[in-house]
Amino acid sequence: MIDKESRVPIYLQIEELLKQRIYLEEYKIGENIPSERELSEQLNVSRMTVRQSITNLVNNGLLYREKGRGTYVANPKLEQPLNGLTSFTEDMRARGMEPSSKLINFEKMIPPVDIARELQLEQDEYVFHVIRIRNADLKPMAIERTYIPVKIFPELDEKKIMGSLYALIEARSHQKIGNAIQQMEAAIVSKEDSKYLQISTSQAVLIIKRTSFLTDGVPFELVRSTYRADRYKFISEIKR
Ligand code: 16G
Repeated sequence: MIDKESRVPIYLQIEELLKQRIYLEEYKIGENIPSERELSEQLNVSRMTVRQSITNLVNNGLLYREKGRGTYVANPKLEQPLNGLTSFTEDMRARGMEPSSKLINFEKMIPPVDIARELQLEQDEYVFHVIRIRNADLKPMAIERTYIPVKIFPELDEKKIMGSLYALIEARSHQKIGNAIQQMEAAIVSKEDSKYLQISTSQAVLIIKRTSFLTDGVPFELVRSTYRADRYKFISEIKR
């Protein structure tokens, strides 16, 4: 099973083997895999090497560790298309999951100048600053920090924002959501967000910054969403 003469490093061979066992459902989603000690005996390799392979698979989101309990097979990452302007609520429902939010912050404020500029606001115009943890089936998937001009949505409050922002906007006859511009980058999670997302401080996140416009070209939100990189992958179709 493990070829010690091979030019392929042993830790990579172990990774491949574990991946195969997951693929063949020898190790099932949500179930414990054998301990490092058991695997090292089974494969006749050092425990250190087994640990390295497992750590790599944890970092790739295939496995997860639970303190004091062992290592488990993770759910496959959620595939998020990048070509439609959809909301978190729509995305989760489309996958048969139940979206929910935890409100961390809701305040009315004069935004920093760069935010005001991007939202095309004058110096004295207010925004709502909203921070929400977005859950799917009660598990944290992302944290969203959103600025919404008060003049666009004066009646927004702490209760309304617990539901879908896009559904609220589209329920009003005079406004329709048009388009958005997005940027994506990778980062290591901040200490604050690691708590919100329930991940360790060394883990990777994907950050998407989105500015969204109504059909008349007026910006209605500026959002910075931080996604768990172990729960998400983004896909897009590209044509030539
Ligand atoms: C998505 C959007 C975010 C929007 C939110 C509305 C990205 C990167 N972000 O998370 O900009 O504010 O959906 O969701 O996709 P809601 O309608 O469920 O409140």
